[in-house]
Amino acid sequence: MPLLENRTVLVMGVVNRWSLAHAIAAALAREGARLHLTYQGERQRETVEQVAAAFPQARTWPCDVASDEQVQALFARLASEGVELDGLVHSIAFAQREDLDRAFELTSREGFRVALDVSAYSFIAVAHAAAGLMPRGGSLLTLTYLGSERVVRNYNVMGVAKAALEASVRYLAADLGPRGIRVNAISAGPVKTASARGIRDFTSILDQVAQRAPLRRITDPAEVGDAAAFLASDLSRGITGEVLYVDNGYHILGV
Ligand code: IMJ
Repeated sequence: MPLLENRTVLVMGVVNRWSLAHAIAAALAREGARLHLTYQGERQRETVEQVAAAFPQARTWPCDVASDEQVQALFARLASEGVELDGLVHSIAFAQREDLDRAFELTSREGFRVALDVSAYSFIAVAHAAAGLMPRGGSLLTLTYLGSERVVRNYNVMGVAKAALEASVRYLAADLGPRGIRVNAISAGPVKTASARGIRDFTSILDQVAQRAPLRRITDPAEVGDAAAFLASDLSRGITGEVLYVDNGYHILGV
């Protein structure tokens, strides 16, 4: 029997076919999940509709998580259509460009606000709203990165945002556990996605990981997808508040 038969999962953060959210959606669909995908704005609409067409019965909805109104509207529309959720995947982050290519000490108040708002607060907002559509309990998942706990060149304010996101996973897990809702994060190794576009030295970071990670390779998005399917399924029923590393072991290394 497929892992996610008769399960409904909302996936937020598909930008194109290379997004980690896309690899996650593909793994969830393969395991039998019914999918709802959100897109950020009109610019993303067509791409996400095309992606959704490849999954049986997937539906698409607009939602920019920087807007309380749009988050409210999304969950109100899902509720009015009688949608109940078993899972939510949050694969969304944003920091202003200038905060990713100069010294961290130059981070502005507004740059800090934007990064923390879009990359960390948004998970709290959608977790709360999604929990209202999970009468049978469920599984909430977000994506993080090692830059939350180690200094990774140029990751800067995103590292601070991911630290807040990982702490939010633990507080949400404590709040929602009594309702049968689990909350976890996957810390993925570096992958060349739209989120890595224009990041200085990204190719040399990938080379270093391939040479040094215990499994001697970079993260394949499908590895993240399979771990997400596990965390969305009952196979992980005893796991909540956890950060699961899907990085071919890179995070265990010292110098
Ligand atoms: C991003 C910046 C610096 C170093 C980085 C990354 N490394 C990795 C990433 C080493 C792996 C990708 N990553 C894990 C992210 O969370 C990326 C977030 C991001 C990327 C951009 C690029 C374009 C932009 N804003 C962004 N905001 C967040 O304008």
